[in-house]
Amino acid sequence: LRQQGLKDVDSSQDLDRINDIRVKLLGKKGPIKEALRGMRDLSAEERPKIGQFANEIRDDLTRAIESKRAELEQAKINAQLAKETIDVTLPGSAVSQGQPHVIQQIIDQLVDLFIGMGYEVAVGDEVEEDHYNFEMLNLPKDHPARDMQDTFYVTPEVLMRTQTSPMQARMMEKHDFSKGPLKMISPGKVYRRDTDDATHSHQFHQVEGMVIGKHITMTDLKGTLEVVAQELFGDELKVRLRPSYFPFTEPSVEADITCFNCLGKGCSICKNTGWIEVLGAGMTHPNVLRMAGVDPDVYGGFAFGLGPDRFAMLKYGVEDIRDFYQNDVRFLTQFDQKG
Ligand code: FA5
Repeated sequence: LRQQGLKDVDSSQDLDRINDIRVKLLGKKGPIKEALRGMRDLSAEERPKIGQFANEIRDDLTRAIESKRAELEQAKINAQLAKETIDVTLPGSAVSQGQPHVIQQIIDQLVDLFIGMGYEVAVGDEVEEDHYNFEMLNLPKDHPARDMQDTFYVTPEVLMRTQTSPMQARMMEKHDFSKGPLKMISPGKVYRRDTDDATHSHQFHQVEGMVIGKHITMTDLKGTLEVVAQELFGDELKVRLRPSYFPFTEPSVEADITCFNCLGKGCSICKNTGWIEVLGAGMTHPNVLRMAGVDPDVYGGFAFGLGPDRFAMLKYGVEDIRDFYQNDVRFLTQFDQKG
């Protein structure tokens, strides 16, 4: 039994087989247990001898089984390790990290620029009260200029803001002018019932800017806008101001930048004008100051609202604003800042 058992153990090549042998030889129904059970029929003289003999066989087999099991387990681990070896010299596969959207990149650049000039950044809500989006900006309910910005209404008094200008009124109301001028920018999304085309989207972005204090002039406005244009485009593209109309500024201007596509010669994108409109601005209307609790005889200043979508088109030569909103990763990853 011992010899056959040891041979069986020795020749087995897997752990299941070892287990079978253990059950067969050492288990409750196995020959050793059987022999030990039969001891009560033996004489007192024979009993210790046979007992010792059976125990020796059991111990030998147990040792052989355990050492074979350890050997097979080790072999299994070794095989697994060999299979899973990592070649650290192989190039890794790159993990895609994502990046800010190209329009957010433009906004971040502008925010950095203005923070550097001492402006505070105020982020408003996209769902706004009619009161702040229009009335506080000198646009009472029946004012014809409301048609300039076709509006998505949520209720008669609540709307999707059509511009970031409501932040002008909100910030003026909060500001303590005895502590110095208000200098703020407010970036964010705005909504209009515009028909989508190459340069118009029903949802786009604006960055509002406002400076209110003492002795602020239109020259300050022009200088500020030039700094913005130079920051984004260098000195190549030109800026031009055109007289315009906004109910909340007087005088009002619109600023255009040379068309990126035809460089001023005229093409379908700029409707043959050579220019693309990027922002509206002006000197804050006395009514707007008054409504926000600011004395127009003491304080004044300028405001502007620019379109980072249009800036992004100009900067990167994107011909259709809708490309920014279709979330095509192949398009968006072209503007990866990490290169
Ligand atoms: C305004 O929204 C004014 N609130 C700007 C302003 C602020 C004037 C402060 C005076 C003082 P306007 O509707 O022109 O103005 O829009 C401003 C800019 O937003 C435009 O110059 C343009 O760059 C961008 N814009 C307007 N409509 C769209 C549109 N549908 N899609 C993409 N960009 C647009």
